[in-house]
Amino acid sequence: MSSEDRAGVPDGLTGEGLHVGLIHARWNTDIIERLVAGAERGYEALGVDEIVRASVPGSFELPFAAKAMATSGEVDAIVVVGVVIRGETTHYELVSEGCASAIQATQLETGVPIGFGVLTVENRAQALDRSEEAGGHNVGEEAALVAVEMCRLRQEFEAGSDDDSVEAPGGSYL
Ligand code: RBF
Repeated sequence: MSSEDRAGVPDGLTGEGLHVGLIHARWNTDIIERLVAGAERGYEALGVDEIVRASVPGSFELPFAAKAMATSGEVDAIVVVGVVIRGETTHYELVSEGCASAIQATQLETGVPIGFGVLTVENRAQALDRSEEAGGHNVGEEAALVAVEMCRLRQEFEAGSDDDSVEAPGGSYL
């Protein structure tokens, strides 16, 4: 995937004043560390106020921890980080699909956006390619930017907005 295929960041996006969560699993620790560093980079680039941290054994536990953190009232947005490598686990589908669908359900139920920084890949080479240093491709970093963007989108709708970009055709519905 080229960088042109990725989402990019809206102009003026800021994390100022936000308390954000960062939860990581501990399987494939070396790659987890690279993704966590990426998520921190993303959050810090946007100037978030505080990062609340937690760790869990495996990616299957990420949704439980995310729900606990989301309902605590302590954070405005969360990033979850994990690594599931198909070639190294017989449980690939169970762990990756269980995690992804439960994370989606959790953000919809709680209203706290959750950036999905979980790598589900074929092998370690792909995992390394998606967890690069600053300036490269890093799924943890992307997830942090997404979490903050979705938090701001939610805040805009909650506040009601004059912004044309959230107006329905024919007029604002807020
Ligand atoms: N957790 C991960 O985060 N990544 C993995 O690749 C992974 N592979 C697993 C393979 C097997 C066979 C099992 C039993 C667990 C695996 N887990 C993995 C751990 C899983 O997310 C969870 O921590 C455990 O199943 C305990 O609930």
